[in-house]
Amino acid sequence: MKACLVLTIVLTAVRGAVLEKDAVGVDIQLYPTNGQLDVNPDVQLKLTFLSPPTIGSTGKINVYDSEDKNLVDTLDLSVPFSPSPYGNGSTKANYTDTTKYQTNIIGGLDFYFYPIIVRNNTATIYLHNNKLTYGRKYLVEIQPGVLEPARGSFSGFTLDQPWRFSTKSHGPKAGATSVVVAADGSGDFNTVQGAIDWAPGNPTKRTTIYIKNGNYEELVFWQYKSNITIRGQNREKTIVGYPNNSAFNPPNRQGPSRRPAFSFRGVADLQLSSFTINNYYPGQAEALLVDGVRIILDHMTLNGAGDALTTYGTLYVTDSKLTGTGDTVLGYGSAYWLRSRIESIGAVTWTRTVQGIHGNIFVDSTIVGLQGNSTLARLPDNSGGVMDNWPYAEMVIINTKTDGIAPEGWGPVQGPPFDSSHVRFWEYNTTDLRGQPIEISQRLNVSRQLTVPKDKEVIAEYKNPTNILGGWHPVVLEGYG
Ligand SMILES: *[C@@H]1O[C@H](CO)[C@@H](O)[C@H](O)[C@H]1NC(C)=O
Ligand SMILES: *[C@@H]1O[C@H](CO)[C@@H](O)[C@H](O)[C@H]1NC(C)=O
Ligand SMILES: *[C@@H]1O[C@H](CO)[C@@H](O)[C@H](O)[C@H]1NC(C)=O
Ligand SMILES: *[C@@H]1O[C@H](CO)[C@@H](O)[C@H](O)[C@H]1NC(C)=O
Ligand SMILES: *[C@@H]1O[C@H](CO)[C@@H](O)[C@H](O)[C@H]1NC(C)=O
Ligand SMILES: *[C@@H]1O[C@H](CO)[C@@H](O)[C@H](O)[C@H]1NC(C)=O
Ligand SMILES: *[C@@H]1O[C@H](CO)[C@@H](O)[C@H](O)[C@H]1NC(C)=O
Ligand SMILES: CC(=O)N[C@H]1CO[C@H](CO)[C@@H](O)[C@@H]1O
Repeated sequence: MKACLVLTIVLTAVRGAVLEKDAVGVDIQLYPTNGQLDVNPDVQLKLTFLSPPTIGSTGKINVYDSEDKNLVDTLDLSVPFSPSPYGNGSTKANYTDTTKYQTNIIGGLDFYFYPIIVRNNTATIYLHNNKLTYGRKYLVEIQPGVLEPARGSFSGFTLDQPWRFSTKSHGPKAGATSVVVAADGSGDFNTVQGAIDWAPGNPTKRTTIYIKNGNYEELVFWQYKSNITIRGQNREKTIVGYPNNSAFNPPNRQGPSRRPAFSFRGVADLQLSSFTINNYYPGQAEALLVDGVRIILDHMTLNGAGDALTTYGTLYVTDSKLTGTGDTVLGYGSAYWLRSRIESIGAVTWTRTVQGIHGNIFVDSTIVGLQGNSTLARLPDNSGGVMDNWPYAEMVIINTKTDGIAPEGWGPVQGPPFDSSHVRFWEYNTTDLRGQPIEISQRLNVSRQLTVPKDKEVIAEYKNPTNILGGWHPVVLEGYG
């Protein structure tokens, strides 16, 4: 009820765009507009030209506090974005590389990032997170060379003739349990990460973050914040994403993987509902990396590349869709999938279950191999990794429709021989998309068909998410507010 009220109010605050002229008369639209009041401190600065601008490799963007002229943030375009600014280079750590790259601290972790992204005619400037605060006036200087329009020139903004705006006097009320994110500036935050940075770490009441329809191109990461629901206004129209992968953000710094578009770790009791997460880069590039317990994905759409979804912990996925280009689920965790759909090139999962936990369980779901030759799960030799193989890998599919899956169904099981007697590649009542039984005569001999009445109890056990998820009984919270 309360959140509905908040939404109605913010919807009435429409932010108009005004044409500005820079020193040489190139027409540009600014967001925030020059002189705009009540801007959220997590604002991304947007300049819309008449044609797509190119990003320069010299010049700085400086933001000053207008009162004391202190430099609050600076982006130096001469600093390279990443060892692989196009996301197409080495995915390996290079510890001898001491080059300074563009770095943004997101949720406490140092990611390489794009200081500017151009989409169509709009250049979005990403200031470093959490540099601006409430109740301040800011001056933006953009030096020549930072952006070049296709036609004409853009000499930027100077400290004498700056781009000015001021931030809201304060953020959400103390004790607030729900906030609204809106890309157009009409909510409590402009960015998903802004709302997450605000959210309390371990609240006794659940925090709900509503994301209004819009395109949120940003890296999202946090750790150790629990009891949060993040809910989009409309699954197709609320899009969070980033071009990121293991070449753009290689593992040459300590700590967790930085290649996903959206990731979190060390969290509990989290629900993501009704929005889309995209990773726009190819390669090892998760749309989502989940590392936590009692995580729910509900009516979500995830589009990634290799390892499009990586899981650790316990995860309940319902009525969702995942698309990827191979090892589409990199599954270390226990995941129960209900009424969900995966579309994949290559192996649908690389299930890396260890002894003592369940793996990837699919019930009433749909699995589609996009090139007609996918397998459901592979078990390659992983020497050099943490384990030589995954002898306790578990993937069980029950009442699941398939299409584009190779006749052997599972595998390959590669590498030196190992005892595969504990591997559970099991299926019951796999059908084609029309619900007709599929041909199973060529199934990989490591896999097994469950049958009734013999396996009736096993099937019933696997259909119950509480058995799969370590005793947790997942309850999906409904409603937008
Ligand atoms: C990556 O892409 C850029 C731009 O297309 C190109 O110049 C570069 O040679 C590519 N690098 C590699 C390693 O393929
Ligand atoms: C590692 O970084 C160093 C220093 O930038 C560079 O000279 C070298 O070519 C890099 N090695 C690889 C394998 O990319
Ligand atoms: C860019 O323009 C195309 C064509 O008008 C449109 O479909 C697309 O949504 C635009 N992209 C963004 C990020 O605005
Ligand atoms: C999370 O929030 C719910 C309801 O708002 C509350 O009942 C529960 O105790 C909270 N969980 C924790 C771990 O604090
Ligand atoms: C699957 O089919 C695609 C497209 O025909 C092909 O490029 C690929 O090599 C095939 N993969 C396997 C494992 O056979
Ligand atoms: C097989 O699965 C389909 C759904 O894909 C379901 O409608 C049907 O009842 C199942 N059959 C049995 C025998 O469980
Ligand atoms: C499974 O098939 C492979 C060859 O495809 C064979 O080497 C292996 O011994 C078979 N395993 C069992 C348990 O039959
Ligand atoms: C910011 C950026 O460079 N984005 C690129 C990400 O990769 C896709 C294709 O892989 C390009 O279309 C984007 O321009």
